[in-house]
Amino acid sequence: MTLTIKDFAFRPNTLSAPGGQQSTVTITNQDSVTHSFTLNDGGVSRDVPPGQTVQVTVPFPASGTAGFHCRFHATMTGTLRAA
Ligand SMILES: [Cu+2]
Repeated sequence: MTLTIKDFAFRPNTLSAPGGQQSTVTITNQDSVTHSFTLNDGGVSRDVPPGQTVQVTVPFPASGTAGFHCRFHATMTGTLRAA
């Protein structure tokens, strides 16, 4: 699945996958500053330089939801949802 960072926001800001699955998320940063994809539980944190694309293996929660954010910008948040 793909995730775009643009104008200091994750688009989309909710990602869904089967519960407990590890999914590869391709993240492109279209802004001119470095952002990060960081799980709230700290299990994954990957910086994404401006204009770059990275791939991250993301463990989805067994059930319910889990949060992620950008470690540089507290207003940037998103949700992982067990489908
Ligand atoms: Cu950011």
